[in-house]
Amino acid sequence: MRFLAEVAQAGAATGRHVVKRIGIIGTGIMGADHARLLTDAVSGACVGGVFDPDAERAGGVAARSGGARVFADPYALIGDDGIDAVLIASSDATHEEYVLACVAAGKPVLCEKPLAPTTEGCARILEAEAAHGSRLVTVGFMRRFDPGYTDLKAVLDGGEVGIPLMIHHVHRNPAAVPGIPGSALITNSAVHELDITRWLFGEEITEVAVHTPRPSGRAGGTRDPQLLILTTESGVLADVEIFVNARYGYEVRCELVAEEGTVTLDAPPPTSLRRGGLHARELPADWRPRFAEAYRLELQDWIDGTGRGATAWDGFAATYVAQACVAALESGERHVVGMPSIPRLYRG
Ligand code: ISE
Repeated sequence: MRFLAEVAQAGAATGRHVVKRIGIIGTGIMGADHARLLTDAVSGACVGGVFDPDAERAGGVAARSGGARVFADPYALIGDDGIDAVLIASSDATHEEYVLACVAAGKPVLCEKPLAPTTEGCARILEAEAAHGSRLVTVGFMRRFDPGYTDLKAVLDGGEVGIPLMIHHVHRNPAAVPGIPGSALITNSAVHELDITRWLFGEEITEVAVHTPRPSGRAGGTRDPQLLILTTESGVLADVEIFVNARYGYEVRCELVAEEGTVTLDAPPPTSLRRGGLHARELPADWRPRFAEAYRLELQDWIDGTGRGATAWDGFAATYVAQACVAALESGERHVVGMPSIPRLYRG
């Protein structure tokens, strides 16, 4: 995110407070949430323009974002001189074309996950960035900014619990669209654990297997839940329970097991209720309240140009491992991932 950092430096040099004008493509649930954060909770940015195929929806978000411009064409938004950087929150299948247009225009872009639904699409983005010569793309793997996960990583990196051996992940949603393909549990939900496992241990996932119990009767025929077993380069074993029709609420937690101890990431909030013989904590209905702070910190980092977010390579790698998991789900066999080597632009 050199470009955004340069805009900030130029502002500092002239003593002006530079506000970056962000163009948002896609104003559905996530796009509207990002617009709200950019307007109310992040400093140094404003929503400069929005595009959505549903013009009324775009207009509503623009009005709530201090009167941002509504574009009728996403490419006009990307190319507009009044837009400094672009946030993509449109449907997954459109990510690639918009990210490529941003890179061609030389504009920083934050793209919601997945970077692209196929490894071929992600590879085209890597090639475009390589041809551009510097990184412009950030992928919205917001858990990297969640205080729970950053604390866990700090404990691990600080050596307090010694060498990591295993990690148990639990990821539950209350309900999914009935009958979605079993692969969607991996590409849409467990892809977060694929990314966080690579990020936590700083190494690639080398082998994957996917096991399924009898499906939940509430899943409309989808193979739900699923248990992913991942092996990393150094031999850490990660298991991921992904259950998207868990009914009771949204929950993400994990436990890291290491040679000298364990670290548990439990479900916030810390406030709990004791009443009538019960000890209870309220669970969120979906990921937005659970990861509200992570989304805010991710956006602030992107605006500041600090560059802690996931790169296009991370987006490619997550999709690459997800596709190996889908192959393992379909074949019922263990798959070797065979990750290509990391391009020069993303080393170090
Ligand atoms: C959703 O698309 C997300 O990205 C959430 O973070 C994840 O927890 C959920 O399972 C997905 O459906």
